[in-house]
Amino acid sequence: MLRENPRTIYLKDYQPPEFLIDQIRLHITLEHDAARVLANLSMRKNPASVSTTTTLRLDGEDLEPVYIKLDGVELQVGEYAIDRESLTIHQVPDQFELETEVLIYPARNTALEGLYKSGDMYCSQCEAEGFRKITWYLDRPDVMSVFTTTIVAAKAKYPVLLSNGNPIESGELDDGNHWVTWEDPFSKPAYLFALVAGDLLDIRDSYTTASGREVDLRIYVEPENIDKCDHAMQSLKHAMLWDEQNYGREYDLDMFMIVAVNDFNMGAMENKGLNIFNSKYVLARPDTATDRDFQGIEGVIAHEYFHNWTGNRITCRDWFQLSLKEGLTVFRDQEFSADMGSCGVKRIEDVRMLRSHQFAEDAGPMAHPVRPDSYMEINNFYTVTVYEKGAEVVRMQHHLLGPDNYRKGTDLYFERYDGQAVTTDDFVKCMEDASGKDLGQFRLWYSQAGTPKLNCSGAYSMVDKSYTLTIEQSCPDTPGQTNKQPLHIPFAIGLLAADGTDLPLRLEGESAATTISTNRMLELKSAKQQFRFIDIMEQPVPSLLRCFSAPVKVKFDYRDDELMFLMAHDSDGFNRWDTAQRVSQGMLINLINDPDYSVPERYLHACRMALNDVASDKALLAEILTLPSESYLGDQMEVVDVDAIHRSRESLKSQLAQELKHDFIKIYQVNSGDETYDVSQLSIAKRSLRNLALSYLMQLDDAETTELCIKQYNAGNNMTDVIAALGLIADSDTLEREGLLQDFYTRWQHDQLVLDKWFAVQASSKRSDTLVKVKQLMQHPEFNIRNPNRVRSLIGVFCSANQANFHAIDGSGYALLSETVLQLDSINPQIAARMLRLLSRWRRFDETRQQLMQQQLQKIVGTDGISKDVYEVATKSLV
Ligand code: 7MF
Ligand code: ZN
Repeated sequence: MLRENPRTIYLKDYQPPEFLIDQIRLHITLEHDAARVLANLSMRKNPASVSTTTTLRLDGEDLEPVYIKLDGVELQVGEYAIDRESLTIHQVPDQFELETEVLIYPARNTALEGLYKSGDMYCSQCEAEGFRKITWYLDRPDVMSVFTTTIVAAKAKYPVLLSNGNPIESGELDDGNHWVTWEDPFSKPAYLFALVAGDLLDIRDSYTTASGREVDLRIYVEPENIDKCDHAMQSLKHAMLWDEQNYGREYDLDMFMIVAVNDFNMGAMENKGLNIFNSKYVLARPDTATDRDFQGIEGVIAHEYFHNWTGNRITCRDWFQLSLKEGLTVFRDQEFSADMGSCGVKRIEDVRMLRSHQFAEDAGPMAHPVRPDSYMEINNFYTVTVYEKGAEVVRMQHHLLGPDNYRKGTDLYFERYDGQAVTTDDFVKCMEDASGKDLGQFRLWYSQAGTPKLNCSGAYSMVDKSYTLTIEQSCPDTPGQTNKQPLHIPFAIGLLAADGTDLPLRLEGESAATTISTNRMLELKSAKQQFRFIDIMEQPVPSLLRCFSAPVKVKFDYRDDELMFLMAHDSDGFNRWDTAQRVSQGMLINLINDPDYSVPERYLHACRMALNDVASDKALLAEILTLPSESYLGDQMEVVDVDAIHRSRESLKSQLAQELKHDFIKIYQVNSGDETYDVSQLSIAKRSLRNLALSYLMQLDDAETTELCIKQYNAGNNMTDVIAALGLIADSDTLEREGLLQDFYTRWQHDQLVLDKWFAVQASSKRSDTLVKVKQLMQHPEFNIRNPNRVRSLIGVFCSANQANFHAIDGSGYALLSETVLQLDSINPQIAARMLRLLSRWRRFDETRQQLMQQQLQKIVGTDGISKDVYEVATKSLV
């Protein structure tokens, strides 16, 4: 039970701020265990507000007051009131200076929100509402102010003192302290404030913008990590250039700083001029980081950098508009990564993630629109729906407008709203104004939750040589929303001829003069629509939702031979992968129904052809041969059958391994032998294909392969190969298992990020003793419940990437999770609430598991003193 009743905040209640803050001068002294925060606010009534109030209410939490002065005069008891969340001053004039001093205790701040300590370093995290834990303020994104920040600290312990903007003055004091004053010329909301103090080293580089501004680039890390920053710096420079070339956006300060910290709740944060990163998304060396880690760093560095325009220069009016900056910035970072690497594979990865996480969220009790209409705790709304579906909604506008009009739209957006706090609707209006296209119906994508379903069917008429595609759209009810309206959906399609080529597509009524393409972007707008293609000389096979042009589910009754045909010939790489997933899924369902089912010869033949085709795209092939995850398969079933899914997936893997053994061995050999490591696209593709082959071969459980795997572990000159081998060994019953895990630990115990991998490979092991092992590892001296990365790598991985063990029928996995959530809640509510979401989908399971999961949720709701974060997730999950 909660300490107080949590309030629900509604979008419909939005009011402009009653007061504005033109300037804030902060003077922060880092003392022995406290930080003394002096804030000077230049405030005035907001002319845009209709309110006539003379009472000022400022946000503030966990602040120890020292004094409050209004226009230089200290306020007396009775002139103000302080409660758990705010400071109220009963009478203020139209314009005034407010000075407050408070003490805060960063070393005790385990929630990692506000100002806190990570090891010996001070750092901050203010999004969404962390600034109120530093000083009293109007902590809302539509209050923008110019920040000047002076930091004072012991020079010996904290030689580096950083904040937003440019350093304008510094000096030394006689007591061993030194100080630096930073000035950020851009007006910004408080959530973009940042402060760092520590004994850090940095690498420096520079970047000259298109208009000739020379920008000083710095990455600050703890001294032992200084040799792991190069990739992050390269990624930053690539991102800066890409944003100039693709969006016409240049950087606007003389300095851009990145700091890596070990204790961080999320991926990273876009604070103006001073991005703070989870060290996982900065530090990389070939022997410590995998290909995936390298790509993750490139993507996250770009994401945070891109926020400088989409988020900072133009920010959100209120937190309901979060997707304005996040959806758009994710779309931008996705396109950037696609351009840097393998564009087809990037799309597959993004869609795989959308389908497995966002579709699940959209179908569960926490479903909400891209622009939610209410929340209790805003931190719970940094969701895959706001981010990933939000990115798809921007991508669809790109599809509907085409690249040129989309660019006109973003140009207009930057011109019209620079320096302002705006809404998702303002963004769409720019797209409309720049293109002349009506996006009235399209706006429903922001307000309507749930994943639309498209029921498609096709009919060929030999007589009039036409093909008619019929599409019916529907969208399921979600909590608080019924009777959904039809959406405006960009639906890319092609029609394949029997020889595997794409047919030219002309719609009925189109003049013969229009140029006809083989790829059409149809626009769906009503519940049921028909498209009649003419001059189609043979019965075609349709390729639907090419490139995954909209975040929807498509149903079409393909025959098996049509699926095989599409898998082999579709010119759309994404759809070849998607069809392969459908085929695997079909085989897995057959295996669930009949354990003696064997893989059809024509499927094996297609695999052999692909594996032996030297010209094939290796990266795409690796994706195609990767079976859908157990959790994704569960999502496709009426009731998730945990054990049957696990059994049939393992059995399919074994069958494929047996049947294709020689092909996999060959693939393994052909793609080996690169002595020097690099992160080029081709090398990454080779490693992923080779490690996929190894994972199939290890399914055979023979001495030869085990030896091969151990050899790879020992010889690997890069973490990608080493951890792939170790993961397979951790899944096995090999005698060498314990020894190799111990070896890895001994070798890497000094490196926290590598140690996270050591915890993760054990937590994801498919062995049946994994839960016991995870419990033991929670007692390991290197396990630390206060470090979010460590919690995620052990408990997070076990509960989200190990379906069969987490959902053990005795409920032991659920009990482990709920105990962890409760323990974690008093330390770090944000992380506790994120972990708890893993229980929210209890309705999808069988009766027994439903009961067990519900029990744990009820236990949590009934516990005294739980946080608002956990309370919201638990109660909404139980509804
Ligand atoms: C790439 O969005 C994609 C998403 C908020 C914190 C980073 O820049 C951010 C911050 C959360 C969840 C995901 C991401 C971020 C946050 C993220 C990071 C990199 N404004 Br919460
Ligand atoms: Zn972001």
